[in-house]
Amino acid sequence: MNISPTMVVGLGDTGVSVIRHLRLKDRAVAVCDSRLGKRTREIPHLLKVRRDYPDVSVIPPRQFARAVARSKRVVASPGIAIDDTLLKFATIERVPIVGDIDLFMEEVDVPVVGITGTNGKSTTAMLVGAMLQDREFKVCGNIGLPVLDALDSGAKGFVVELSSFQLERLQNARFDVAAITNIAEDHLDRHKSLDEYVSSKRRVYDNCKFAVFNGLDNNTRPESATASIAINGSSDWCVEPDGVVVNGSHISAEQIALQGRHNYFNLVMAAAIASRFGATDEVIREVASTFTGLQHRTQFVAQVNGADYFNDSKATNVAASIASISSMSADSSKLILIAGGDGKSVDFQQLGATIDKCVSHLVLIGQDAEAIANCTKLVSCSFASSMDEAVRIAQDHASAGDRVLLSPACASFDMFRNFEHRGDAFAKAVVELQS
Ligand code: UMA
Ligand code: ADP
Repeated sequence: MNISPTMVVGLGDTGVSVIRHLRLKDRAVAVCDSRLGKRTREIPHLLKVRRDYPDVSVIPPRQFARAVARSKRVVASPGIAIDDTLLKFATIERVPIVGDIDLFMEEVDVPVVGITGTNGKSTTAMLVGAMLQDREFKVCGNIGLPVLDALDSGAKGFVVELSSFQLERLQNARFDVAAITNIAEDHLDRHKSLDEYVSSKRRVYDNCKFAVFNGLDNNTRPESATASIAINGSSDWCVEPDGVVVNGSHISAEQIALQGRHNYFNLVMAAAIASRFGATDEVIREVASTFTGLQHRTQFVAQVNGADYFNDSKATNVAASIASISSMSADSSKLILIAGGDGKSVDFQQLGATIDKCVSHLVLIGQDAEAIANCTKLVSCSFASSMDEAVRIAQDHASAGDRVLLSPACASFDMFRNFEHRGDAFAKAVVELQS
């Protein structure tokens, strides 16, 4: 075995996928996680790695500086910030730092699509996957399947959802098609500034063969020399008041299963990407009429006493909630919004303005409830200490024909395990209203 190991940092899903990949190639591997010691119990896969990979040395953080100096390179998990103490040691020792996407890029020999953006990544990636299903493309990445676990699936192409955390450390991007849906303020508790966040996202375009971007969002525009399509920047690929135009051909709202104009955008972007790989207009229309969306994304839950309840728990930032609130509000009915959670240090002013315009009653939960309340002029506002209470208050304000929307504009970790747990708690509370 090579004496100079690859140092994996992080024992989450990515870390384990990297270890598996490298051990299959018989490479020497060591692993460290900053939680070893004081927070060992929080580490998801420590026992699995100790059991399944006895040859992999588990390095305590206090021994990391010495161990990393002997390493060939570091593969850092996305959840660990580039300025984390462990990675600083690697930088001091001039040991190169890459991420799992680099390892994937080194191996992959079929077409790869990279999709990033603040919002709409997962929906767009899944739409592309559906449009390219008969061409055997596989969706992976930040959506929940580490790229290295997808690599030996036999897929004839990959659709990779990429977070800013993954792009921040990507050294050798070379996507066949790279796309950015939109860029808005998010993750400012992790990235030092909005500029730094935007720069991370834009790395997806490095060396790409073709770009698809948002014609109404300059931050998503690739360098002018890059061959590209701008969604909403040309009459052949755009969202219209009564549907969408895809490759110059109109698809009416009645033929689209997804809810909300933001999802219409995702549909056009996905079609522009999929058509680069030969998806026909017929397949695109078929997907448009059958793809109803992903769980926890502006998803219809139930009707209670004539009011419709929607779960948009995946709206973990202000821009996502603004898109969803705007698409849910209608002149003919009232909108009752449940929002709040961990705001990740962002500014809620724009959210407040949208709430004032579109929402009739606001129910606030979580650690940043007060901060959101301070940004609205809405007099009709309540505070709840649990999701059950929030849903009961929402019901008190909803009449037949109204809509109740959970769209928190915040991360969930102050009250829930993750956004799925929060969305499930909402759906359960709604179902209980019926009994
Ligand atoms: N951590 C430490 N010390 C370490 C390593 C990690 O404390 O040494 C902590 C991180 O701060 C984080 C947690 O452990 O809170 C998980 O980090 P990780 O990098 O081990 O996470 P993975 O389990 O590998 O999952 C990651 C993505 N998670 C993050 O980027 C936080 C998953 O996206 C992704 O599905 C998976 O890789 C496969 O690619 C999740 C996510 O929340 C869904 N992404 C963020 C988002 O979408 O907003 C970016
Ligand atoms: P991501 O993977 O980027 O988080 P998702 O497709 O999971 O994106 O959608 C997350 C949330 O973002 C949705 O619940 C919705 O509130 C909002 N959203 C989805 N698509 C868009 C879009 N194109 N523009 C703005 N907001 C969007």
